[in-house]
Amino acid sequence: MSDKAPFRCGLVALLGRPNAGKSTLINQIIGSRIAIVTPKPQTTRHRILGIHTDANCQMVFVDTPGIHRGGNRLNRNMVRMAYAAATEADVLVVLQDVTRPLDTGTRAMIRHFAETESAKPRIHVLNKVDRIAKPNLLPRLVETRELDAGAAAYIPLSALKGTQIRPLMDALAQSLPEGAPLYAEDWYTDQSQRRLAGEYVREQVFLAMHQEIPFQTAVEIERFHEEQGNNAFIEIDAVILVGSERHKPMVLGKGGERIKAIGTQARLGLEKLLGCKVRLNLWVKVQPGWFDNPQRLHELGLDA
Ligand SMILES: Nc1nc2c(ncn2[C@@H]2O[C@H](COP(=O)(O)OP(=O)(O)OP(=O)(O)O)[C@@H](O)[C@H]2O)c(=O)[nH]1
Ligand SMILES: [Mg+2]
Repeated sequence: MSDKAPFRCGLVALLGRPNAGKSTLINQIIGSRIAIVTPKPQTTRHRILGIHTDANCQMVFVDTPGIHRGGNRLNRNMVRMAYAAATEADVLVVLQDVTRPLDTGTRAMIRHFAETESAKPRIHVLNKVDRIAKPNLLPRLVETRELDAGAAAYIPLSALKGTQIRPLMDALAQSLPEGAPLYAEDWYTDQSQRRLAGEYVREQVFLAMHQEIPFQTAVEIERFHEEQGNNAFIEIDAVILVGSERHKPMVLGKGGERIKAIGTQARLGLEKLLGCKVRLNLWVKVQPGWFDNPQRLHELGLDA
């Protein structure tokens, strides 16, 4: 009989309030921009798998939308997706942003997972440590431990800088159940190129627009065409869906300047991701209330 340690494999849900750094962390671990990241809350709208495989284990990370009090149907679906990911997961990674106070919402979330998922290993990540002084970290660790005394680990790290990721991976490797890999070892995400194209455009809309506009915007890919040959390129037609007539001129900008800038930035990101030239054609369409319309949410892949 071999005395080699058994292979471990499982689902790891990345959970936290909006803006905690969940998508930054999954990108850092996977080494590719599979999830969009912006300084605005509620950036992630659906579940995103990122798969990390090594000789001893396979960690199937699930990036989730931030847990918040939702107003419209889209918000409620997003939060439902996050809770569903926690229910399905083998291990929970609960992130908090240490640059912000441990507010009522974050406390309630930590207690909720400690109670409802008490049988599963939970790892608390104190993220953005690059932004605070070391002495301020200890009280935060103590507070987190008080809220969830039974957690498997409490790990301060910086998802952005990629520091202290190793202790997280070690704690995860110990927490995963034994089992055969779920995905082939060269797989690293479930996100199709088409879906990523829509997300990269939405990321630029989030970065360029303010107030309620980003939250009432979605992106739909109408055509994704791959041209083979010596001059290989990908041509993408994307529609930016806005929630109100008055948002349209704002997204277009004076003389179409803003949409042009959004398109350029998204195209550069996509060329880097896809490793070939990209032609990106953008349109803006008005569809009031799309974010409360169950059928539209289903068509956009945003139903829970
Ligand atoms: N300084 C610093 N900033 C970080 C770190 N991790 C994430 N950020 C920033 O925090 C912001 C939010 O990051 P995201 O990864 O989009 O956060 P999220 O938890 O996925 O947010 P939602 O998708 O809205 O739930 C971005 O501006 C990131 O660059 C970190 O370790 N240090
Ligand atoms: Mg996110």
